[in-house]
Amino acid sequence: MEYTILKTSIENGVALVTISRPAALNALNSEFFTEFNDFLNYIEKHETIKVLVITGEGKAFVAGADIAEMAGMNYEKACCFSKLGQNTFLRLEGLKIPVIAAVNGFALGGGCELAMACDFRIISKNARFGQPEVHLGLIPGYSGTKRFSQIAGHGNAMYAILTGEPIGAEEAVHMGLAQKIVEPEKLIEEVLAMAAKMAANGSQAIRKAKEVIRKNYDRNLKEANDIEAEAFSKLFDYPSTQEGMKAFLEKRKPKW
Ligand code: CO8
Repeated sequence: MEYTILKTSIENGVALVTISRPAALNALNSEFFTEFNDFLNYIEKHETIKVLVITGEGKAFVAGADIAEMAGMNYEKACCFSKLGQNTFLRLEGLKIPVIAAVNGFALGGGCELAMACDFRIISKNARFGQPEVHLGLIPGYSGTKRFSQIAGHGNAMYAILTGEPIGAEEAVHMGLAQKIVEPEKLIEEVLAMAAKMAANGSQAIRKAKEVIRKNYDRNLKEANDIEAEAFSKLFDYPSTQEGMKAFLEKRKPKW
């Protein structure tokens, strides 16, 4: 795939997409969304891709939506740009495969929102999260007002969005915004190794696990239990499930 902003590679079932517009700290513009949606089409069509990793080039993961592009907008244009980002991140979140954000630096505004639309975040010591929109006279517009509190809690969302203060790596982990801190030079290597391990598991199980966790997110325990039991039982129809258990009992690695 030939893109201007995205660099992509696919190896052993793991797709890596690097947002590469370092002169603007990988700020998200319309061109990014066109390319990224095209790449999501590709991912959705190729079942051999089992995990997606997203990162940024240079010192930023993504420093936000492109302020230069937003500066001239009126109500209608801003609404379109907000919906474009929201819908793109909904598609990303809804992918059947796990999506890992490898946050290498600034993840601000729309960059924080992109990271939060991923299933979890592995971050470098240099990572800096934040929703600094209020400093521009704005608020988050790519679902940050919702996902931040879902992921890190109501008080943390209020504090982050109302102050716009940056959030360092340790603080991000402390509030559940990120799951693990890695040395900057090891970030991609470690995340790709983690993704490869995930891709080596039964792919039906990985997909079902993600589907059920998402479906059950805001359901009560009774409904969630029914959905989980149904999905759990469905897996027994797949030969890969039988193989996984058989391999354990025969003390060997499964052959998916
Ligand atoms: N958009 C456009 N360009 C950017 C952005 C951005 N978000 N961030 C940085 N850049 C550009 C700078 O303008 C600069 O360009 P140039 O070299 O041509 O002057 C280049 O990237 C390098 O940036 P700095 O020189 O500022 O680098 P520093 O290391 O000094 O500072 C910071 C790094 C702290 C990250 C700083 O660049 C900064 O504060 N950036 C803006 C962060 C921000 O406010 N992000 C939120 C944007 S709003 C948003 O994301 C809303 C999302 C919802 C949109 C809904 C649609 C309507």
